[in-house]
This record gives sequence, structure tokens and C-alpha cells, in this order.
Amino acid sequence: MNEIKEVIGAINRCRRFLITAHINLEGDSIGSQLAIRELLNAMGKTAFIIDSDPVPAHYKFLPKANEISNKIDKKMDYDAAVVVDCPTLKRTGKVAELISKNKNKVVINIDHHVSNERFGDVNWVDPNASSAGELVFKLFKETGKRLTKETALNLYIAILTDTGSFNYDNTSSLTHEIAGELLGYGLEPAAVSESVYERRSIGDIKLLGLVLSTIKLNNRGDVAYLELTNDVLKKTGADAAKSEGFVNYARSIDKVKVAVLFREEPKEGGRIHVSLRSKGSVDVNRIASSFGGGGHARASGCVVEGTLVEVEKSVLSKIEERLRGRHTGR
Ligand SMILES: [Mn+2]
Repeated sequence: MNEIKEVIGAINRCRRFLITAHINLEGDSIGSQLAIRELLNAMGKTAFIIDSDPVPAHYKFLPKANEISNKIDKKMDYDAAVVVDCPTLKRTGKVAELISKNKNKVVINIDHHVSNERFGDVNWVDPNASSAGELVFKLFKETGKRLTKETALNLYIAILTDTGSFNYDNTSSLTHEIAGELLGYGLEPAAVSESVYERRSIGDIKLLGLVLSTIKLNNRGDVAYLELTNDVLKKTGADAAKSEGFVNYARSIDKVKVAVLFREEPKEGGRIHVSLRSKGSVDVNRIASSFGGGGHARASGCVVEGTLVEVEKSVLSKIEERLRGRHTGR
């Protein structure tokens, strides 16, 4: 528990904080950044959240999510950057440039990705934590600061979404204890779940239908994959963030061990975003890492240069290699 004390020590020594997280914001990164800002304010500090990407529409209902800015001011005045839920500094997108330029500022790295590169001056990386939200909750406990109902909601959503509604194996008894304590602030789990998962548009469901119709299985039936092309995105007018979670449908097929969603990057031609999920013991973080990405053992991602056809071929053959390696006990 020395790492958490180091984080608090570093916070105590600074006054103005820049908070940021990874590109492609989702529940954990948004909820934990908002909660960290509340904590810093409660500790008498000034703090602002700046992210490379905007908050996706379906997460805008999180309390104070509208105060997350995407404006990067190069002359911005801060003492320390708190980077949350981010395995590498590069994953902060455009904010990375600002942080790496300001070498005299402290970088506090708070994360739960097993692939975290410990890029901070102070690093608190706990791969056993379900979510960054769980770590921020511990910061509240350690500092003795009180949670508000709004912050409890932000942390609950962080944990709920990163554990796949407490379904993934990153869910521990501690995760449930924390969630239980957060519910004690007057949250209604059914209403929260409805807000997060049941406010899709008809367009979102049509997009899901188009993506699901691309599903393919390998010969052995243990790898399932989907694709999302720019054409489909354009046709539906949907934004790429809407495809978060689609890959789980591929994983839910009986006997599937690895599921993949290949998505063309909208702005940058010739780059494919790859989401990897596993069921059982396959470590997809190792597969993602071999392509310069990373994440967790059961959920990882990477961005690979090439066309959809090329990237599918190389990623699928890497998966086969790992599965075959397992079968022969290597
Ligand atoms: Mn996370």
C-alpha cells in the first residue's frame, strides 16, 4: 500500500492539477476522472479535466460530465498531471504532447491495466483492481474525504461498466463490497443500469445488426470476429464509440475462446482498431501487446496499420499461434 501513500504525498505537494485519461472515453475513465476531481477539490486543490476525445453522448448523463473539456491549451498552468485508467502516456492522445513537453511537472499515474508502462513520476498500478474507479474509491478512504451521492454514482458506473456488470473475472468480493457501499448513497441499481445500457437509439441497434451480420468463425470454432467499416459508419451516421461492447456478442458464442472486433479508424486511413476479448484462459493482452497495444488478460486492444484484410489476416494468425501454443503446452 506504499503506492497509494506516494500518490497522496504527491497530491499534497501540488496545487493545480490536470486530470486526463485514455482516448475513446468510456464509463471507467469518465467516472474515475470526475471522482478524482471531486477528491482533489475536497483536498483544497484546483483541478480540471482535459481529454483528447469528447464524452460519448450515451455517457453525458454522468454527473458533471459536461465539465470535461477537450481544449488543449499549450500554455496551461498546472503543477501535476493525474493520468487515470491509461496503460501508456501515448493513450492520452493529444494530451500526451502537452504532458511530455512539460518535463518539470509531476506525472501521477493511477491505473489497473496489467500492461501499464509506469510512465509517471509516481505510479500506482494495481492490475487486481476491477477498474480505475475502484482505485479512486480507495483514495477517498485513505484520505478520509467524504463521497457525495454524485461521486458515488460516477464511481459505481466506473465499476459497473469495467466489470461488465460484475460478470468479468476482474470482479472480486472487494468489488462487490465497494459497489454495496456506493449503493448506500441512495443509488438505485436498476435505474443506473437502465441509464447505462438501455438508452440506445434505433440507429445504434441497426448498427449492431450490420456489425453482427459480418460475424465469422475460424475452422475450429473457437475464434469469432466481427468488422465495422467506415462505409457502415457513414451509412448509419453512428460514431465509432457506439460499437463499444459489440465484441462481447462474438465472445458469447459457445466454445469461442477469443473474440475480435476489427474497426476502421474513421479519421486516419489505413489503420484498424482491434478489440480483443477472451473467455477461459487465453491472455489477449499478450496478443495486443505484440501489436503495440495492451490492456487486460481478458480485454485488450491495439491499433494496427494496414487495410482491414491485411490486419485481419495478421491478427487472426497471431491468435491461432497463441491458441496452438496452448494446445501443445508451450
Ligand atoms: Mn478501466
